[in-house]
Formats: sequence, C-alpha cells, structure tokens
Amino acid sequence: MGKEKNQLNHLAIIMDGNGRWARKRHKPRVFGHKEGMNNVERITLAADKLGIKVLTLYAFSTENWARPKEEVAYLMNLPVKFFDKFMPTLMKNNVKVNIMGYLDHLPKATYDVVKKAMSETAQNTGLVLNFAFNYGSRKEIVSAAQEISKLVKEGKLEIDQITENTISNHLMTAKFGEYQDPDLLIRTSGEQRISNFLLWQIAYSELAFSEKAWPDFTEDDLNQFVENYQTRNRRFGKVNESDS
Ligand code: V0D
Repeated sequence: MGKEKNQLNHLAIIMDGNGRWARKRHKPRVFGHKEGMNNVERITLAADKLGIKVLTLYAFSTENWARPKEEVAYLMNLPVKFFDKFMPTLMKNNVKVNIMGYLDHLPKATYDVVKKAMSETAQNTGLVLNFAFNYGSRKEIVSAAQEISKLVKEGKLEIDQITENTISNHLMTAKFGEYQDPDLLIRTSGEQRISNFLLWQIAYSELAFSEKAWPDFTEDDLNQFVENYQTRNRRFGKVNESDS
C-alpha cells in the first residue's frame, strides 16, 4: 500500500513557557507574554503558508485567574495589544478570528475587542485563527451536557438519540465542521500534559512536544513538527492496512 501524507487541517498549540523564558533572561514574566504574543503572529502566518485550515491556540485557561493580579491584568490586555498591532496583517492575509471560551466575565475592554475582531474578520475565508481564551475543556463538556439535557427535558430529543455526534455538536468547536477535531496538538516548553484543553476533541489527535519555550518556537520548528506528523501512521483506533 502506498503511504499517503496526512493532511493537516486543524493544528492546536499549547503556548507554554513564556514566564520561564523571561525569568531566564532576568526579565519580568510579562516580558515573556509580550514576546509570546509577537510569536503568535509569526506562527499564524507560517501555519497559513502550510495550508492549515484551523489554528487553535491555548492562551488562557479558566485556572489562570489564580495568578498575581497585575499579571492577570496584563494578560487581559493582550488581546487589545494583539489586535492593535496585527489586525491589518490578519485582514491582508484573509484570516478569520474566532474566540472560544467563556467571555461573559471578561473586562469590558477585552470583551469589546475580541467581539470586534470576530465581526471585522467574519467575512474572511482563509485560515481560522481560533483563540482558546478563558477556556476549560471540562467546563465545555458540562455546558454541552446541560444543553443536551435541556433538549431532552423539552421533548426535543430522546435519550437514546444522544450519540458521540450529539456531544461534538454541542462543543465550542462544532462550528468548524469537518475540522472540529485537531489533527495534531503541540505543546511547547517541555511539559507533557493536556491541562484541560480540548479533552473530547483530541481523542485521536497526534501529540507532539517541544522542549523550546513558546517565544523561541520558530517557523522552522513548526515545519519540522508538521513534516513529522505527515509521515505518522494514523489509525483512528482501527487496524492499519499494512498490518492486516
Ligand atoms: C501570553 C503566549 C495573544 C501565551 C502568547 C490573556 C502567554 C501570548 C492573545 C490573544 C497571550 C487572545 C485572544 C485574542 C487575541 C489575542 C493572548 C493571552 C495570552 C491570554 F482574541 N497572545 N496572548 N491571550 N500570551
């Protein structure tokens, strides 16, 4: 059987190691966050070049609220900084912005800027840049369970009609259709854990880990991970053709 390259449609990245990167340089943690933010632009453009359809970036989890107040304030202002700086480039490259997460209790300036970015880029048809922002996967699954229960209670759905697709369709990734599950998940900075990110959606994703901190993770690094992914043997739980 010929080996076909795996198509990489949805790439997810946990952008870890920004604070440590700064500390190593005797700088405040927020210096790392800023450099990490600049790297979001570089990697977005690199992903676009590779023909990736959806790039999901894990920027802030629901647990990160426990950090020092000044750091949380700085983080909450990063979307404002990000769009100030990069919106023209995003528009020029036909990038569509999506924010996936619990947006209700964000500071107003943050809420306004992310809503504005989504509406300004809503007609773009290129790469989808999807920020997981104030996102938690277990919470997302709980919300799905609540929505589905409501449908059952209202008599709009029978219990035995609930399938894997029912769950998938009530997650925040549902809008990406055939691309809703990541093909590849990369975590930077050496930690090898998922940290409550896309638990349902990564059931069959390939996982990859980089030792580099996020600010140091380059287009070349990305290209190497993607090349490695393309030669992996994906089975989705089935027996491989060449093994059978
Ligand atoms: C900090 C590395 C862009 C991770 C990247 C508040 C650590 C830089 C955004 C962003 C963060 C989020 C939403 C949006 C537009 C941009 C961002 C956070 C942290 C969490 F609509 N970078 N970035 N958000 N860092």
